[in-house]
Amino acid sequence: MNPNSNRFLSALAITAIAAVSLNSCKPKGAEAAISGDAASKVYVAPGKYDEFYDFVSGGFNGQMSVYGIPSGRLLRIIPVFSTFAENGYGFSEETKPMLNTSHGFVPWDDLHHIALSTTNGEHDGRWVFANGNNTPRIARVDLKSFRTAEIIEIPNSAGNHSSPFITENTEYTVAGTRFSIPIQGNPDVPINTYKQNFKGTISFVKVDSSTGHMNIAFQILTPGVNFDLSRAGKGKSHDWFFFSCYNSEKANTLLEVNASAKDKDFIMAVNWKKAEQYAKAGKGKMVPAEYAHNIYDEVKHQATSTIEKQVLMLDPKDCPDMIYFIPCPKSPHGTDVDPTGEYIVGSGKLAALIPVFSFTKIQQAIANKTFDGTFDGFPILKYEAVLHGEVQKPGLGPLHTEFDNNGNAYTSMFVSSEIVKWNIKDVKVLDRVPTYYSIGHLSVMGGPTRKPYGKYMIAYNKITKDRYLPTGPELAQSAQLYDISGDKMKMILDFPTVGEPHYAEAIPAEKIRNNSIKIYKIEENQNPYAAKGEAQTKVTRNGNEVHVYMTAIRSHLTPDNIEGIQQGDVVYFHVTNLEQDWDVPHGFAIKNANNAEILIMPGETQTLKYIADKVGIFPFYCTDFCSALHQEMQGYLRVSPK
Ligand code: CUK
Ligand code: CUA
Repeated sequence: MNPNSNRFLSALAITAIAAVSLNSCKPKGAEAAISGDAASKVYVAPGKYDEFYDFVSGGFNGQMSVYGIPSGRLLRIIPVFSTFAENGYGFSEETKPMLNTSHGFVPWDDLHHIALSTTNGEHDGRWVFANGNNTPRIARVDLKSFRTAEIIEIPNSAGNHSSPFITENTEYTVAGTRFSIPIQGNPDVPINTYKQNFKGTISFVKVDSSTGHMNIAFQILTPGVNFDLSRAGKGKSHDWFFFSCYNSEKANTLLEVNASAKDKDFIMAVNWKKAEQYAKAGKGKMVPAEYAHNIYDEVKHQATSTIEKQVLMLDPKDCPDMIYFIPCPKSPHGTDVDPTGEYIVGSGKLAALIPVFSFTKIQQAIANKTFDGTFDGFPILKYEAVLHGEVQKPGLGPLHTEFDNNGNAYTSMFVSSEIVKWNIKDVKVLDRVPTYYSIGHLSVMGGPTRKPYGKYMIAYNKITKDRYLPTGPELAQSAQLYDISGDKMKMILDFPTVGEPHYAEAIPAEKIRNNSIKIYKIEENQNPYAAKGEAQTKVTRNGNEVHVYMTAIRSHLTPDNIEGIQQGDVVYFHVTNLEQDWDVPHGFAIKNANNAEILIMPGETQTLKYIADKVGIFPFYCTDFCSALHQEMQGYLRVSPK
C-alpha cells in the first residue's frame, strides 16, 4: 500500500471523527455527571480567599489572566504582549518600551504557555514566564507586583511555541522555532528550497537567580523541523530538555498532509548541561542577531529597551553527544516529564496510543549506541529500546499530559473530547471523563512540578458551543474544573475565561499572597519626573516640549489649571500618586488624548503624552473612583494659538 495515501486517509478519518464528535456534542447527561456536593466543593464564601492562584495564558489576546481556584473567579488580567487600556500598559511613556522589538513597537502577540518559576522543581512564587508565539518573545511577570517586568525577543526564530518552559531551578527558560526559516546568511530564498535552506533553533535563556533578568546564553542550530512543546527533565534527568517536533518530513506546503506522511516524528532530547559546557569551552560563535530586551524597573517606575546585536550560536555538528532524536508516533504535540523525572510522555495527535519513554533506558541506549539510523546526521535512538510502555486505546487526539502526586497521569484528548487518567507504572487506563468540548491543555494543580498538589484539575477547551448563554457569534471561552482527589474524576464547575486559554499553571495562594506589594513607598520613587509632594509640582518647557509634574491625592490633581500651552506643543503629564494607602490608585485622562488613560498606583509616577493639536479648553480628570469627592478630581488645560 502506498504509505502516503494511507496516512492521508487516517488524517482524513480523524478530521471526520472530529466533525462527528462536534455535532453530537450536546451535553448529554453532563448535569447528571455532576455530583451532588459539587457546589460546596467550589463555593468560596464571600470575604474568603481561594486556595490557588491560577495563571492562565490568554492566547491571541496577548495577556495572562489570574483566577482563584476552586471558585473560578477572575482576579486580574495582566497585560503582557498587548496594550491594556484599563491600566495604561503600553500607553504610558513608562510602559511603552516593554512592547518594543527589532521591528519597532509590536503591541500584540499570541501568548500560549505559562511557566511558574521553580526551585528544586517546586514552585517558589517569584515569577511567571510567558511566550510570545508570533514575534518571538519571552516575558517575565513579577509575582510581587503582578506586572510584566521583562520581555526579551528571540532572534533567529519564528513562531516561539515550545516556550517558556524552564529547568528545575529556573536556570534557563527555553524557546524553539515552530517555523523553521533561513537562519543566517541571505534570507531571500525560494520557499521551495526549504529542505536545503530552512533551519530551526533552540534558545537557552539564562535567568539570573536573584534579579530574574533574562539573557540569551546560547542558541543551538537544529534541523528544519517544527518544534511544538518542550519540558525540562527533573531529578535524574535534570540535565536534559525534551522538545517535541513534527514535520520531520520538512514540508513547506500543505502540512496537513505532507507533514503527516511519516509514521513517526521525534522528541528531540538536548543535554543542556553539555551545551552549557560547549558554550563555555568556546565551541559556539557569535553571530549577528538583532533583538530587543526590555526591562521594567520597579524603583524608577520606568521601562528601558535595548537592542542587542549578536548571539552565541552552537552548531551541534561541533558538539558531539548533545542532541538525540527519539521516534514518537505521530505528529507529536505535547511532551511531558513526570514528577520523578524518569518518564517522558509523548502525545502524537494522530496516534492511537500514548508512548511513555524511560530516561534510564534513554541513557542506556546512548551508552550502548542503540541507534536506529540518523536524522540530519544526528543519532535516532531505537524506539523499542527507550520505550517504557504504550498506553493502549487511550482515546483520540492526545495533546497534553499532567501528573498527580500518586503516580497517575492525565492526558487531554482533543478529538474524543475527554480526559483520560492512567497509571504511569503499568500504563493502564484507570478512568475517563468528558470535557465540553474538545479540550486543548489541561492543568493539574502543581502538575509540572516535582511535588504536584493534586486535588483539582482544569480543562481548557477549544469549543464552547452551548455551555454558556449565547453572546452572538463569539462565545466565552470555556474551562472546567474537576475534583481528582478520589479514584474517579468528577466535574465540579464550568467557568468562562478571557480567551483564548492554552496552558495554565496554579500555585497555592500562600506561596504568593504575603509577598504581594501593597504600595510603593513615595520616598523610594526614583522616576526622574516624580513630584514627591505638591510643593514639587511644576510646568517646564523645552522648545515645544512641555513637562507637567503633577500630583494626585484624594481628591485633587495639582496643578489643576494649566495655561501657557501652545498649539503644536507636546505635553507630558507626569502624574505621581501621593497616596500611601493600599488600594487607592488614581487615574488620569484628558479629552482628545490621542492615547489612553493611565492608572497610577500609590507612590508611583506614570506619564501620559498629549499632543496639543487643537486650540481650546480641555478637561482632565481622575478615572478611578477614589473617594466621595472623586468626581471633583478634575482640572483644565488651556491650549492657545501659537
Ligand atoms: S498549544 Cu494550545 S492546545 Cu499552543 Cu500548548 Cu496544545
Ligand atoms: Cu482620584 Cu478618582
